[in-house]
Amino acid sequence: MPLTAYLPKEPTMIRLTLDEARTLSLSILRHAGFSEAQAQAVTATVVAGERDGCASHGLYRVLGCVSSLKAGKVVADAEPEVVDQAPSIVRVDARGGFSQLAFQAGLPLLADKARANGIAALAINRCVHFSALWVEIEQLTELGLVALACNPSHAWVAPAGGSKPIFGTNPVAFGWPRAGKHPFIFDFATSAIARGDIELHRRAGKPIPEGWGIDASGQPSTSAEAVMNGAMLTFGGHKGSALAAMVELIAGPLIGDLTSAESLAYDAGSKSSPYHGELIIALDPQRFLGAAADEHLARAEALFDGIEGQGARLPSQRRYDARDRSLSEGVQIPQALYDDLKALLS
Ligand code: NDP
Ligand code: PYC
Repeated sequence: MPLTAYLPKEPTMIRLTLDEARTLSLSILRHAGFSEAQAQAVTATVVAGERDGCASHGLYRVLGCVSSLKAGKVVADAEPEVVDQAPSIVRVDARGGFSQLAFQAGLPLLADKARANGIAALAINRCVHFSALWVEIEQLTELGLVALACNPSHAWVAPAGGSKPIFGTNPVAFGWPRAGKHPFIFDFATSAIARGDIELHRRAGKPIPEGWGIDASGQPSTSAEAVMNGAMLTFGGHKGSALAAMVELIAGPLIGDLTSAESLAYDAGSKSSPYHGELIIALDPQRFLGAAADEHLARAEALFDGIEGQGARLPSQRRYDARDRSLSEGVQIPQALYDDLKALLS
């Protein structure tokens, strides 16, 4: 038998225009019983994920929306409630719906407060959360604001030096607006990789790289399935571990919401999307700097030039390139995923 016979096959791909991707997601979410507002808010983020080459937070997430609804872990027609908590704090109660609609509801007041005070925070509570954070960060940079966001998830990740999951994959995202250019944005899980990527490897029958996780007996593993049943690892050892703990604290107890361990306990084995809170902080350079804003923002450009000038790339550049391609060519998803999605319409 040739060696290649043992290698996982490349999946057959199917091409969709962005409109087709949007229609597919919307029709599945409506058919499942989600309100128009929830369906539209989720569709905007999963189509953006697919468009920007972030398949781990793209159309495949629609499967999780429907299974979370069937498990009774998301409120299909939740209407977020915006609360003016303090001069610099907005709170949005998602009332058990998805984080995307809650973010949309809180964004205008967050921006107003950031402009008035220089800094403001949005605490989203009681939301079902599965989205990539750059989608939200971009909406803040478009308003000329600097932004930071983070949230816990389910306890899937072991602390550095340990072997039992306690942290979520706990993403941290940051954005810096740039006049006439794409914003500087990074957005990463504090685990070595997002869990969605491990799930996509499992679906494709592919091994995962070493360093992403350990099996249930604590041994390093390249099996996606074994790592999903064992523990994921943090990026950067103790450094990622400390950042993951920080996210648990500031987007958990500080905002009166669940930690990743509590979210997983609430899930009770249903394998639904995590249920917890999110913290978003917005800063207004104009308020910090007044008349000197342009001068200092120009100095920031020198930093970016210094990075790119030596051949390094800025985070999100791959994403922006993928966006340009998708806008003209559409996106490609595995046929198996397309079939699983279409099956939700019957
Ligand atoms: P990646 O490791 O794929 O990427 C992390 C960041 O690093 C991106 O901004 C990426 O930009 C940038 N980057 C990658 N390679 C380079 C490079 N060579 N030079 C400069 N920058 C680089 O992301 P993760 O797997 O950690 O996370 C993926 C997504 O998962 C995130 O959007 C995150 O929000 C989401 N997530 C959501 C969770 C939730 O609870 N809702 C939980 C965990 C993750 P680029 O994209 O351009 O490559
Ligand atoms: O990919 O780790 C992940 C994730 C968790 C919740 C949403 N995405």
